Formats: sequence, C-alpha cells, structure tokens
Amino acid sequence: MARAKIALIGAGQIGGTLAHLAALKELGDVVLFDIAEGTPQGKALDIAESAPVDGFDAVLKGTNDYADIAGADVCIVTAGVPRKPGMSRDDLLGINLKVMKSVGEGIAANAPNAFVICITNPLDAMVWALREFSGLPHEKVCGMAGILDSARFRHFLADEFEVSVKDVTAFVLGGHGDTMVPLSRYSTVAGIPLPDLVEMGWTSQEKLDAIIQRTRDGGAEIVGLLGNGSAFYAPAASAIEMAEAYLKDQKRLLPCAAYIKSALGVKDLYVGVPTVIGAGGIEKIVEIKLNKDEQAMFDKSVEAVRGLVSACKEIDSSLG
Ligand code: A3D
Repeated sequence: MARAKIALIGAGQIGGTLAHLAALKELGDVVLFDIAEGTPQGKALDIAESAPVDGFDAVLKGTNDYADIAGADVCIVTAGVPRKPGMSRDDLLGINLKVMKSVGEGIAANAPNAFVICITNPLDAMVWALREFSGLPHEKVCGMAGILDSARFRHFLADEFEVSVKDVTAFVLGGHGDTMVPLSRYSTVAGIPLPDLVEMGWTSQEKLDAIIQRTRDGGAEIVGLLGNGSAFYAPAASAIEMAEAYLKDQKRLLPCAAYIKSALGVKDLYVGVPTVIGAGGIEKIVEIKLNKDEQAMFDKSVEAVRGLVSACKEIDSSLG
C-alpha cells in the first residue's frame, strides 16, 4: 500500500517540528510548503539526513509550489505569523485571515480530499475562515487547541500531585483564548475527579485555581520566556496526535475545534469540544453535560469566538 502523504502548510517553528515528528513516527511522506524560499527545502533536507541515524523511512520534500501538495491525505496549517510578547492571539486576526485565504484556495485546488488541521491563531476564527475559503466538508476541517491546552493542564497537575502524566487526564473546552474552559469535574488522576482529590486533601482549591489560571495563560507564559515567538514543540505533538487518529482510524476522543451545527447550546460555529476522530475526520461531537457554572463559562467563550468570526466577516466581505 502506498504511504500516506502529509502536507505541512507553513514550514516555520511548528511546521519543522511537525515534519520531524511525522517522519520519526513514519506516518507517511512529508511535503513542507512555505512562501519563504529555501526554508522548507532546507528543513526537509535536514530531516531527511537524520533518517539514516534514526532509521525511519519517509520521503521529505520542501517546496514553494502548491502543486506539490497534490493528493495529500492530511494538511496541517501553521502558515501565518505567531505572537510576540505583549500581543494577544486576537491581534493576529487581520494578517492571518489573508493567509488563510491563499491557503484555503491552495488546498481546495490541490488536496480537496485531505483532512485539514488548522493551528494558525486566533485558532477558532482561523479554522472557520479556512473552511469557508477552502469549501471542504466541515467534518474534514478542524483546529488544534484543546489537546494542547489539556496537555498543559495535565502537565501542571502531574507536577502538583507528583504522579506520572500518564495517569492524568484533563479536558479543556471552548475557544483557544483567555476564555478557554478547563473542566475540573472531567479531569482526573487515574479516574479520580479533581474535586474529589481536593476533598481528599491531595491539593487545595486555591492551588487548583492557580493551576487553572496558569493553563489559561500557558501560551503567554511561553511567549514571554522565548521572547521571539510562541510555543512549538507541544503544539506540534498535539496536531500529530490528531493526524495519527485520522490516518489510523483510531476513533480517538480528543478535544478539538470542530464545527458545531447545533450542540451544547451552540449553533453554526467552530469551537473546542470533545470529538471522535477517525477515518471520517471529525466523526462525532460528544455532548457532555455541563453544570450551570461550566455552561456559563463555555457560553462566554463561545461569544468571544463569535466576535472574532464577525470581525473576519467585516474584514473580508467575501466571507458568508
Ligand atoms: P513561524 O515560525 O513564524 O512560522 C510561520 C510560517 O508561515 C513562516 O515560515 C512563514 O514564512 C509562513 N507563511 C507566512 N505566510 C504564508 C503563506 N501565505 N503561505 C504559506 N506560508 C506562509 O510561526 P510558528 O510555526 O511558531 O506558529 C505558526 C502559527 O501557529 C501562528 O499563527 C501561531 O500563533 C500559531 N500557534 C497556535 C497554537 C495553538 O495552540 C492553536 C500554538 C502555538 C502557535
């Protein structure tokens, strides 16, 4: 059977890391596309030269021509600009919206059957715009944010409880921004929900609240430390988990920015929700029950995303 083809649109910090991870995991052959000349070619060659050492079989190609992504099974989009210290994700909207237009058209013309994962910020609005510009089916276009936000939450929790990250599960829903919704009731250590762990005295409510706030600020913390860009290792690992779930039809239950026709009190919007990813793309949205407080936080987050989508429509009148 022919190898899968993975097209990475944007060969910057995340794009290069995605290429390396996809090759190491032998998910398929990799095409790195970027408008910057030399960058995708250089990264592709560098990673290809690591293959004899690491012992993976994957063909890597760098390109500035959309024709090279033809027939891709998966496209992961990181094209655009990242945040600098002091910037919010929303400050990127105008410039990255233009980028989504050219990327959407490039994917529609060359890889219309691909499963498309958007990472470009502001995430929920950009995945909405990418779907509009590409015209691909909603279930084949989604965004990566929830896995990353949940992974940050899990890391901080494992650190606090002094247990393996493997035993910590967590759910962060809503938009990928300051209003994201880390759900304590659905986050556990080996199946024990966080509120029970507070009752058991493993941690205090104050410490848990501080961890939740640190999770919300997780992206900004890295932007502040790096000084010249945003996180790329954990975002790339998270998107690779989604690509693998699709390529291997794993039916993974993962929080992703998915199109909601009508669920969880939301209509016609992309926002972070629990999904099942398999060979059909986003095969299912899992309608978990939210209590009053959680629903209020989720609704606030949904409104923030709606505001960004409206801003996209105002900037580009061709959007519906
Ligand atoms: P960076 O290293 O700057 O890479 C972006 C690449 O996009 C550069 O190589 C550019 O040349 C390229 N590019 C710009 N315009 C185009 C275009 N029209 N077509 C093709 N390529 C183009 O950034 P990065 O990799 O660190 O981050 C990429 C994006 O991901 C940014 O928007 C970040 O804000 C976003 N991001 C999202 C998350 C989420 O969790 C959603 C996390 C971290 C970063």
